[in-house]
Amino acid sequence: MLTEAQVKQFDEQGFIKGGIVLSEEEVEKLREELDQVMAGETLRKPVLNRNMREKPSEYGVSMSSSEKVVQIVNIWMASDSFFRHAQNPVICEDVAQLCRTDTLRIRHDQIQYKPPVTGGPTPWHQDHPAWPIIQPADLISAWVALDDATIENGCMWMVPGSHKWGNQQKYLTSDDQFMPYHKQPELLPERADIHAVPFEIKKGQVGYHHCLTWHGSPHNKSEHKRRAIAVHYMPAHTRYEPEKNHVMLPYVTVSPGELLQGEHFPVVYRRR
Ligand SMILES: O=C(O)CCC(=O)C(=O)O
Repeated sequence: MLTEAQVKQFDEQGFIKGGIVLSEEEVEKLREELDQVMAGETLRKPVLNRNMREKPSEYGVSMSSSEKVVQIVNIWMASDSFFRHAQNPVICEDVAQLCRTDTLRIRHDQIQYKPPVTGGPTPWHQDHPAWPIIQPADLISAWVALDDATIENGCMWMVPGSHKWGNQQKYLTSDDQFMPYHKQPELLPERADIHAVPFEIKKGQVGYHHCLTWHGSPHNKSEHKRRAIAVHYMPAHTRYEPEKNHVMLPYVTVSPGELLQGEHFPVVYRRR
């Protein structure tokens, strides 16, 4: 359960740090299963297992293949440990509190692994515009570090308050991995202050961010791995509203305008 001050901070800033939610053993187990899924050794497969730097990304930025960011989408479908992780009661209670809902589904989950030295950047973006099949933009992500995520190994950076500035994705550029650039700042609210801050997260700790918060993460030039699992949770009132293609589109079984539900968007939390 988050304190009132934490909820207020999240509402104002669009992100907050939570507590340590995984023991050493739990981190170790998830790392082992991550290795197996990455190597394609599991019977069940995730939706995606790729190097994000090899193809044009969904954020519309050209890529360099000498760098690597392993992205795995829906590792919960390949690994029971990751599915249990998505149901972590502390995380789910916190997210439900921040979303003001009593029911949570998994929209999808995502590993981002930046290997030592060659780990590439993740461009500045907002999540909701990158997932153009859902409304409203009330989703919250729980990002759990499987290694200490530090400035040196490519932790995320966040722009405080940016979740209140609407969909600005097409104006965001990623020339500077530590500070986003907005091509038409006159379109932003008068007092909008584009100033990114590092969001360092300890191994086993969770950080929460709103689906409109501007964020990105730079290279990992350090000698240390940077592994993390983000579960993108949607509150029960989230509807299927397709605008563009998305990797989860083939898994949708409802009609436009209906609540997004079905076996690939499982309920992981109901308040009793
Ligand atoms: O892991 C990262 O560096 C980026 C993850 C991200 O963009 C997200 O969880 O929304």
